[in-house]
Order: sequence, then structure tokens, then C-alpha cells
Amino acid sequence: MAVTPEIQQQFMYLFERVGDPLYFGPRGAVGNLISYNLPPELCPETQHASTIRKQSFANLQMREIRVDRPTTLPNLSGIGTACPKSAIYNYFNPNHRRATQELRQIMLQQPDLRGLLSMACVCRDSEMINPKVWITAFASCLLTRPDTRGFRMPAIWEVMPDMFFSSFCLKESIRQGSVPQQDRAVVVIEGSFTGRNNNVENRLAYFREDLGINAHHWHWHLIYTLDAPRGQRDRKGELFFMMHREMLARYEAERLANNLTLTKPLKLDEGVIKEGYFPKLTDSNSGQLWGNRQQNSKLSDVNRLDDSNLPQGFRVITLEMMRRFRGRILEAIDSGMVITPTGRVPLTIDMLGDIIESSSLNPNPQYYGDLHNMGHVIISATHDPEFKHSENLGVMSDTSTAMRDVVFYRWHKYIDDIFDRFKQNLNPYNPTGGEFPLAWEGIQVESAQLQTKGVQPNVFSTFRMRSNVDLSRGMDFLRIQNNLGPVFVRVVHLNHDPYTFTISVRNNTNAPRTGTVRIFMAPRLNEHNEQFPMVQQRRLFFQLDKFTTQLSPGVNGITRRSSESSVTIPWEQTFRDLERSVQTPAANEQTFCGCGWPEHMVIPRGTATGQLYDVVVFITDGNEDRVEQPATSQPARSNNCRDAVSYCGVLDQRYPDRKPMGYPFDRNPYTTVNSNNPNGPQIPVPNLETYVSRVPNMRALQVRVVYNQERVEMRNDGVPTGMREVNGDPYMNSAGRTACSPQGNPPRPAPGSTPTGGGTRPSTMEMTPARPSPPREPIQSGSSPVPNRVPPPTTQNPRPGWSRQYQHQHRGEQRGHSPSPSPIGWTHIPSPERPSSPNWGWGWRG
Ligand code: CUO
Repeated sequence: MAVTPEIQQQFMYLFERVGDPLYFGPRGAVGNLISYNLPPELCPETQHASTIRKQSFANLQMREIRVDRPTTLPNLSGIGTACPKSAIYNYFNPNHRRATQELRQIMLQQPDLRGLLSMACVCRDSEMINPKVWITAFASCLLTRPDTRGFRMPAIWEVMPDMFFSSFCLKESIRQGSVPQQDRAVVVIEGSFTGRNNNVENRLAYFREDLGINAHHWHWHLIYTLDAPRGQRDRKGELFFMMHREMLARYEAERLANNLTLTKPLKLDEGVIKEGYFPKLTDSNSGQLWGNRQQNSKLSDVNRLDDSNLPQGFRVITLEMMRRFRGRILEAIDSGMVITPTGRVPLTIDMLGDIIESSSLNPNPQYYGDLHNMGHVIISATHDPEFKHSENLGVMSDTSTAMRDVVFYRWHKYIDDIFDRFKQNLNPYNPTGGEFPLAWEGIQVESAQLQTKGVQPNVFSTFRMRSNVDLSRGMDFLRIQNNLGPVFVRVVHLNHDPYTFTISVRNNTNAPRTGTVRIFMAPRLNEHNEQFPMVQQRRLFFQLDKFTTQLSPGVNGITRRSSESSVTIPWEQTFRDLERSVQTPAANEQTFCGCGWPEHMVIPRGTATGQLYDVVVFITDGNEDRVEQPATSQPARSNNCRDAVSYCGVLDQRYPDRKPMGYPFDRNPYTTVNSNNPNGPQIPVPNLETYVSRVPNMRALQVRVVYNQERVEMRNDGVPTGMREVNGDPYMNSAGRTACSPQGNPPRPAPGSTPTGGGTRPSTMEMTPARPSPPREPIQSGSSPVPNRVPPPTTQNPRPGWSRQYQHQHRGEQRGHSPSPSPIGWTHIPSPERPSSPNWGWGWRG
């Protein structure tokens, strides 16, 4: 049974402004304000503040939600010690995860929803509970409890924006939140705010820092948490392998489109991490900064004996220890046997995932250690391995932030190489015979075509899109009656036009059949414009879709739209979306509950001239793929939630595909006669065409991804398009963004007048001309001189494109108030002589 609208609202608003106690003002939107009425004895020390707040909102219409006193008040001090309220929460810190698990258990033990509401409220505002611990524990509890199935989690970037947006952007948002709603501007960030394009890795900032990608990774680890007991998540270790491999493959496709080399694994013997990363994130709860990493930082042992945030076992981590764990894992792979406390058992891919990660299901953690998790910690401590500077760990230490850092992909490539050694030891899948043969007798894929609306067949089209995020739901603004309401940040991200696959399948078996259609994509050409050999390309395939279909005898036409993909979820539901949905639910509304690859990031960016990719359509016997679900499991759709089952499985059910995950590209390609040496040993099939030629139920098509850099769409999310804009990026100095005046917000234009900038002019990105492809560059950073960030050199008109009036203001500001060359505080007036921003590719900041 899906949760009722009433329950959805009661629990959803607890995620609003989590750092702000519940008695501090209303939640929800103007016109539908909610206040939680807590028993006074639960917050005695704040009664005075509460009274003042109540007076501030005395005239507002609010619906009260009564919260009972829990029957027993839990002792939360152990949780508070494991992860203090003032700490930056790190998923890869076992203490912090323990705190989450304990709190989750307390909430799971509540016998009914009223009890859960009371306990969630009490814990939320407790001095012992870190807000991120509460968010993680409560979200996990709502996903798991039978009586809250179908609860729709608001987009996590609105719940904890400090994990996604720079402190500069948040500060500007707070400023906007402090003025009356009608005078607010939308805070615009162009992406790439963590670096500049003379660091070649910055070309991919739009991928690494994408909201949806990071939200997906957070959500996946929330569901497949390290501490899940045995039996709770089917094939968890194997999915850890496959999901991370596919994320990596997706990243590689993006690298090649940006003229970058494939990812090099981060080896423990490497000595230094060449790539630096400066996240520019601040933990809003504590005001503490995330750790930064200089380029060429030494990868060294961690010896943080005084870091009380870390458990004893994680305060000292040596590279030697990790090499030892890796050696033992390789030994298990090569022998095919795992040493457990009770004897040796055969190694499976699922067990290998449990060992490498390592999760609570690791059969011998003492012997095989904690390789992957310790890697996250050791990498995130490179800036202060001995805790000499009391520095927090870097973003690699948490699942909501790790994918921002380029080293994430290098570390996971290292991990993936270990998994691949296991796969290379297995026999390849052959067209016929052996384990999981590729060919399906009597079934033939006759044709497959991709169609994107408005373009020729077999072309994906990509572009950028602006979407709005309401930060008022996640930040602790000072709230008084006339400044309630949204504070919008406008982000820009990759997107693609919807597409459809049309597949023709001949069933020659004279009987109806059930097929599993698997659609994959991979780059076709390597860095040198040569076709990838099959042994290499197989690891670059990522799924676009997987679904079941019925095949009647004869020819069957299958049409599948991109929006139906079982890999992706649409743009996450904001608080506003959920409010709309609760108040006026649309007929046949599809509800997504948060786990899945973001739909807007499923297709790589491509290039202006069209980047070449291979798409593979492969149909396997659905009866063989089908998995019997245990009688006790809940029906898959009973909770009204549609998640991306390929990456996220189905809650409380077995993974719905019996084939090895990643099949058929998880193993080396089958072998064939070596034409140069016909009597010698066979060799792996050389390329995709040869691979497909012996599998009638598989078809490959070459597609191009054409990126239109000029095109920037605005998401139709109900946010007024004419809102004035201000910078959310201190270095965004060449994009011609309208900023607020140095004295504060300029007056709103009178109705009917022409506003200066903002919504009435085209986006500056639309004015940015296409750039030639940059030269290929090796993975490196920092060797080139750093161009000046400040605006163009002074000429007769020192800042083309910026009005003289505001230049004067700016110079005055520089002399009198601020030495900063930041353009914040300037108003842009479009000028025909303004030069284009010197950028290329995705990066549009010079
Ligand atoms: Cu998801 Cu390393 O497991 O980040």
C-alpha cells in the first residue's frame, strides 16, 4: 500500500531545513504551511526562542501536525559520540555509519507511524544527533519499513544543498532569502566552479559535479549500505562491481568526447596523486570545510592517532597493509578459493564484491581487510595524513560527494581491474555451448534503429539545460513573515533529446517466446581514432536499457522510448513537485523513489561534429533469465514506486535477472581462429562486428552523438523565467551574467519596463560561439601557466560588455571596500562589442 498523502506530507517536511529545529518557523510553501507541534518538555531549553518565533508567525495560516511524546526517550549519547553533531559526516568512516545504523534501528523499532513520527522528530532536533546521520537514517528507515513503502524522498540536493553547492553560492542564496520574495533574484551557477580549463580534468567537471550523478551514488549506497545484514539485498557484492563498472564506463565515454585519455588506475605504488581537487564545499551544519588536495599530493600512510572522528582501526592505514590485502584477494581470485575462518570455499563474483568493498558480508575481514573503503579514506587524507593541521577528510570520504573528485574514477578503475582479473579467469561466453551461451536458437534481431525527434536516424542529440533548485528547503534562513518562499539556484547540466529504439525481431520457433532485451552503448574509437579491440571495448559498455518483451511467431516490431529505461530515473522530484503531486495527483502518475542513473546523463555529451559510438541490442531467453521470487516477497510495484531496477534491484526481492551482471560484456570475448596462424592457439575475436556476426539475436549499430553547444534549454519547472539573475560563482567573470548592485538588490523593474538582463535576454551560453576541438592532452595538471582569472585587460572601455556606470561603481568598490576583482556586485548590460568568452568544449569560462 502506498503511503497516504497525509503521511507523505508529515514525513516529507521533516527533511526541510534539517539543521533548523522544528519549532523554528513553519515548513512547506506559502498557502500550505505546516508547523510541527512538539510537546514543550521535549525542547524546554528553547521555549523562549519558540515563543519569539511563534509571535513572528502569528498571522500566518498554518496547519499543525501534532507530535506525541515518545513512549520511551532513547539514550542517544552513544550515537552522539560515534558521530558528534559538529562533525562532517563521512559514509566511509565506520563510526559514522555505526551511528546511522543505531539511529535507523531506533526508528525502525517504532510500532506504528505515530510512534515513528514522534521518534523522528525527537531525534532530529536532539543535540546528540548529527543532521546528516539523521537524514541518512530516516531516509533508509522510510525506504525499508513496510508501512512507509512508496514514500517519495525529495531530491537530496534540496535536502542537503551544502553537499552539492559551493559555499559562495549558498551565501548568495542566504542573502536572497533575507529579502522579500518579490525582490529575489535567482542565483545562477554555470558549473565548473571548482576549477579552470587550464586544468584539463576540469573539462569533465560538468559530469563529476552533476547533481543527479552524485545523488544517484548517495542513494545507491543508502540502499546497498555496507552494513546490510545477509539476505537483505540480493547479489549485493556483484551489484557493487557492476554498478561501479558501468559508472566508470559512462565516465570514459565522456572523457573520450572531451579529448582526454582513458582513466589510469590509481596504483598504491604510484607515490603521488597527480590530480588536485578543491571542492569549495562547506558543511553547513558545522561550518567546517572539506579537505582539499593539491596536485601531486603524496599518497602516504594515514597516521591520525588523535583524530577522534575515526575509529581506532581507521586511524592508522598503511599502504603496505593495503598491498597485503590486495595480494590476498588476487590469490583468492587465481586459486578460485576463499579462506574463511571455517575453511576454504569457492569464490564467486558476489563474494568477491563483498570482500573488495568490503561490506559486513565479507567472509573473512581479518584476512582480506577493507581495501576499497580504506582507499577512500587514505585518498581523502592526503592533504593531512598525520592530522597535523586538524583538517577534515576530503570529498572522497562520502558517497554524496566522492564522484566530484577525479581521483574517484582512478581509484575505482584500480578496484575494477581486480574484479576484471576474476572475470578474465572465467571461460568466455561462446555463441553456442558452455555457460550462458550467447545465441538463442530461432530468434534473430533483423534490424535496430535509433530515432531522435527532428534528426536523422541513429543520431543522439545533446545540449545543455538549465534547471532550478529551491534552496530554501535545505538552508536555515532567518524566516520572518514576509520572506518565506523559495530561493532558486539555477544550474546548468547536460541533457539529450528523447529517443526511441525500433527493433525488429524474427521468432522462427513457431511458439510465443519471452525475451529480455538488453541495450548497451560504448565508444567505438579510442584516443587515437582507432576502433577499440573487443577485449578492451567490452569494459566500456554501459547499459541504456533492459526490459522484457513478448515475441510472437514471425516478425515482431518493438518500440522502446528513452523515458521507459530501467536504468534511469527522471530529474528528481523537488519539494515543489511533491507538494503539487500530493495536493493534486495526476492520473497514472509515475512515482520514482530516488534510486537510478539520472536520465539527463545517460547519453554522453558527444561532439559538435558527432562522436561515434556502438550500440548493441541483444535479446536473450526471458524464461532462462527469469528469477523466482520468494513467496514472502512484496509484489514489485505494490509500493507504487518505480526505481531503476537494473542498477538498484527491487526492494526485498531477488535481483530480477539470472544472468551474470554485465552479461555478456563482463567476460572476455569468445575466441576464433587466428588467420595469421591457423594452426596456432585461437585468439579473442578482434572487434564488435566479428563478435556479433555469430550471434543472430544480437545486433550492433553505429550511432553518433551530436552536441549542440549553442542550445541551452530551460526546464519547464514552474519557476518564472523572467526572474533577475545573480552570480552563484565568484569566478564567473566572462559570461556576462547580471549581478545585483554593490549596494544590494537593485529595484525591480516597473511592470512593463525592460529589466536589465535576466530573463528577457538570451542566455549568455546561447551567445557563446562553438569552439574548435582543443588539442588532445595527456592526464596531467598544473604544468601550464595559470592565466589570470580577472576580467579582460583595461582598455578605453576597460570591461567590454559591462556598463560604464557600473565600472565606476566597481572601481569605487575596489578602492573603498574590497580588493576583490570579483565581478559580483556588477550589473551586466549586453554590449555588442563584448568579446566571446574564451572557452571551448563544455567549459565556457575562460
Ligand atoms: Cu561507491 Cu567507492 O563505492 O564509491
